[in-house]
Amino acid sequence: MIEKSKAVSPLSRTAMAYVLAGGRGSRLMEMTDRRAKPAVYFGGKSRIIDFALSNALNSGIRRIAVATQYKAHSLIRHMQRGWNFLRPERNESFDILPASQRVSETQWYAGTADAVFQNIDIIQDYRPEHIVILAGDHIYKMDYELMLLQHEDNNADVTVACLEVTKAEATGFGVVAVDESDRIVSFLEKPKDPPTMPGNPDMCFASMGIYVFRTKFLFDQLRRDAEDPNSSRDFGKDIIPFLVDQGRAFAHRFTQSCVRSADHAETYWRDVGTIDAYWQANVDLTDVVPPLDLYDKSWPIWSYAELTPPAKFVHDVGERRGEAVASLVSGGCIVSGARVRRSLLSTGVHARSYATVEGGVILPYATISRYAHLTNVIVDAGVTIPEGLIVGQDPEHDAQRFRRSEGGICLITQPMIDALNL
Ligand code: ADQ
Ligand code: ADP
Repeated sequence: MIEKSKAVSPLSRTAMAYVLAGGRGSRLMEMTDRRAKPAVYFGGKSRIIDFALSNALNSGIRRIAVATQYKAHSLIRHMQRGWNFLRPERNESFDILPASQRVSETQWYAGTADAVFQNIDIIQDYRPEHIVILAGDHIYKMDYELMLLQHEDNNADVTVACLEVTKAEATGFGVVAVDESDRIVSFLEKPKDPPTMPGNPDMCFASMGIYVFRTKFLFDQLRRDAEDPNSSRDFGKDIIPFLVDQGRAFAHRFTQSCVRSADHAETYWRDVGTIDAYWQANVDLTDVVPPLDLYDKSWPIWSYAELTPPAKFVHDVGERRGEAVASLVSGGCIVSGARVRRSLLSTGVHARSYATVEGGVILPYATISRYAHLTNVIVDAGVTIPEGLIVGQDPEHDAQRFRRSEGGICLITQPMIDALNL
């Protein structure tokens, strides 16, 4: 087990976190029509990218760059508002690097490796010793300092953070096999028939898409890869498989650096890439002791938080109670004469009289009008649910009007409401 040493300066202070936030996340369907997956709201006050950025900050990293590409406006606006406190005069930096055709006029970021390659000159200016490559679209808490320490201990070329996933899930991951020293001996990117772990035919050891490199070594690899006409310029498809074959690639076990909730022994990491997974991870937060602790002051999830008035619960005329139980209610919400249960209300949501919400993930500034009854829904930001709308009681009717997932969750967006012609 590697431990943080108190005697030496942490490696995180000379490292840079480079966050890949360009992907769409198309399995979230209409939620990512207008914004990239890292910009999707999560947990009432945050966006998905806040988890990777907060992990970097909490690990001691003070240089952060974020590469954006797909529908980046809402993501960039969020980071400009919430993440602009890292100051150059304190040897800190925060750079947003949109795919801006810097290398050639015809070239966007081809793949994840290209999203770093095209910004080598900008990174170079900061002279980081190590680069921690992160995905901007996962929910987890992790101390990257421990991964940096292991990287140095092993004198590795690349260290890949890995966790155990089921065989069914593993087809969407880079699947690794390791020797007894956790050196990676094989790496298969998204295999159709993933190899399982020794002695465990149900589970696979998978890459989390988090990589540590020494900066100079990474740049050499990116330049080499850029010369290869057959490369798709991707970490998972090109760089990592090459280094597993030709270099020293090691796995870092997420169990070692995962920051756990005080009351939960197990590790927590979610992709939230589908409607069902996204809904479940949000609604799980309403558990009495959820596996993801957003209230842990030792590992805060920083975000852009609007200044809002307090949440308000109003007894309506006739003493109809406005109440929320087993729910997370953000600032600026007004629950007036509505009943809310096992739900998550983001900033500025209004729920009006005689409405009910059960199993609802309600995104900012949505309004639930009178007599609406919503069960197991995601309501997109700013949507006005019309009076009397009933969702969650007639699967077939729901599927005709809304995006109904395999797990029976209805995603409701404003264009879907407009199409009802009420
Ligand atoms: P995927 O998640 O499928 O697999 P990818 O789609 O490349 O890989 O996304 C990785 C990250 O890069 C995401 O955060 C995405 O938003 C971002 N991204 C994608 N294209 C980008 C671009 N052109 N510019 C900037 N950012 C971009 C990867 C690895 C697997 C590993 C899984 C773990 O390839 O080996 O198992 O991550 O989730
Ligand atoms: P957020 O993700 O911050 O909630 P919105 O839901 O307002 O942002 O919109 C996401 C992105 O979609 C915006 O950043 C903007 O680029 C685009 N967008 C929003 N509304 C409109 C509109 N009416 N016309 C065109 N583009 C829009």
